[in-house]
Amino acid sequence: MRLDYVTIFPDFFAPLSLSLAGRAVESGLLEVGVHDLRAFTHDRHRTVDDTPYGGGAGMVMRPEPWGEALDAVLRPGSVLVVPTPAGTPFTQATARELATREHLVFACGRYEGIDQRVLDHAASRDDVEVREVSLGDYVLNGGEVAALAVTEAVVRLVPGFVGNAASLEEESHEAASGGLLEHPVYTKPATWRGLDVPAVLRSGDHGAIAGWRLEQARARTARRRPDLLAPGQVEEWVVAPATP
Ligand code: 6GU
Repeated sequence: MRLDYVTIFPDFFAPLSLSLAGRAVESGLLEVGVHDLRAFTHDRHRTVDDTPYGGGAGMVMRPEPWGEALDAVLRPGSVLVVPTPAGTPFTQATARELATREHLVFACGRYEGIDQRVLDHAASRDDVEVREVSLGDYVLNGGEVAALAVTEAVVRLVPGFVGNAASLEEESHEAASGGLLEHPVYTKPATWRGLDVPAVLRSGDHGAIAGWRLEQARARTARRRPDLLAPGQVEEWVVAPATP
């Protein structure tokens, strides 16, 4: 898999040479390119933004440098990933889809966003797919941190990237967990600062352990993420407070 990032802050992507992705680059599983958008400007001040047509606050990224940068970086079959709070929600399903692709290009915008014609033009190519994605209902200053988060979610799903394939399947948001949040986990010691590991986990009764974990996952999901459940399940699975 090859990953390219177009940004006015190339230094944001230094972490890619550390950690998980760093090892994948060394092993040849991943190729990474980081491209300074300003290298595709031609004026003395290397201008990348201007005031918005129609008025309003903030600045919009001009289309010309983006057009030249994407002409240089996109290939037949690329997915252009555009992190934006106005995108469709990025989910584990999105990550699984992107993990099957050979080439992802991240267009990291700053200010109020990128001139829409840049994305419309890329989408008009029949050999490129454009995905505007949002990480959630909050606003970041730019796409760089979001691109790193998307990268980590995707790259760890690429076969050969994570040692233990079973650990991938049992996580929160994966089908094997029934679309529930993961149950709480414990390790040694059995008692720490007066807090005991739940006895069932030390019972050796694998059926009881599986039942307890499912109940915990359901209760946690009902409380924290009722949006993931069918309406009736929320009432059923939220554990009622103990009555005195
Ligand atoms: Cl993907 N980008 C930006 N700039 N802000 C965000 C976001 C993405 N997701 C949530 N907020």
